[in-house]
Amino acid sequence: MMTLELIRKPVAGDLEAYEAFVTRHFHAESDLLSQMLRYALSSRGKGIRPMIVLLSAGMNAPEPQAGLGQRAYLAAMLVEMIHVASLIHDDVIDEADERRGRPSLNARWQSRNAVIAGDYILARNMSIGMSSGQFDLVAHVCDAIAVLCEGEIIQSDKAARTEMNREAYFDIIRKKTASLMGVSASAGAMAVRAPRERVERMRQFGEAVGMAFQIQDDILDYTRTAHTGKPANNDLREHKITLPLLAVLEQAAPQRRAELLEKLALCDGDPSAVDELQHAVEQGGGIRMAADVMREYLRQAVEMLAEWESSPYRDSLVNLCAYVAERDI
Ligand code: GRG
Repeated sequence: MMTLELIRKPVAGDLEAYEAFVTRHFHAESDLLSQMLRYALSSRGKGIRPMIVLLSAGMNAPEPQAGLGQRAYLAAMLVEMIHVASLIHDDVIDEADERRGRPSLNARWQSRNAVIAGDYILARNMSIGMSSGQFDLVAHVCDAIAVLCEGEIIQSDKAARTEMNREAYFDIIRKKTASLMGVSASAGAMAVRAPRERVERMRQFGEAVGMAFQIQDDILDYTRTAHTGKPANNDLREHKITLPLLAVLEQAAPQRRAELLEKLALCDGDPSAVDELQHAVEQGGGIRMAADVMREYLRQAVEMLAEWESSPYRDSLVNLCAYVAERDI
């Protein structure tokens, strides 16, 4: 089983320097805001995006460097803080009580405060970036904020609609997840002043990984049984059509399709409708078909890496692709 610990190894020292960089730059004056900020920054996620930034910086650096430097740490901070702010806002939108195994910000301090904390993180992120004078990086990374918002809005408009199709699904996941991973990979290359074509190729690599990452997230919603012994099925409860269900709907005869969609409409209040759809997706091969699409994105991502010379950074990015397919958190 591939682990994040192993993948991080070539940039372990840089990740520590990056953490110190964030602590040095991110603080707030008022009591409540600084309490929320400390809380948000102390509940650690997997840290995949900063790790991608630093691995990409290492792989694209013109020659081996002792440390990747302030530009790389800034790029890592810019992407991770956009991610953190988007999760805070997402929990408000979904009225989620938990995030990363702890009460969400909205559960602890109410939605109206959590929204402002998310805004504050975005604003402070931008202002630290602007004061650094590294305008190319700031412009490159901050483009992703609008794309994330667009992904979230299209999802809210389309994901529960019965006319949901692959094109819309791929558009949503490209915007809400893959774009920021693409920008993480390209910003790392840009931080070490890689040529433009390499920066663009890294973006494509990161986007392919991000597409696979989100498809695996959607698969895990059907299969993950860690806490309760049952899958979470949050997407079904929210009437969201993701790839495992979409793949089954596409192959169903019109009457069966109508039946499945009727069940989906009942999923928020009827646990037996959730169980039946869950079963239909598994038995109908939805998980397997979604996993095939995910693996194809990862195959493309690994293939792109062959354009770089062999290095521990490249090995780690290849291993990241294995991790995305295997991960269960
Ligand atoms: C405020 C920037 C901003 C955006 C507002 C709410 C919103 C628009 C966008 C949210 C989009 C969203 C929730 C995408 C999901 C991305 C995703 C796969 C999250 C999980 O990522 P992990 O597993 O999380 O890397 P950890 O907890 O490990 O950091």
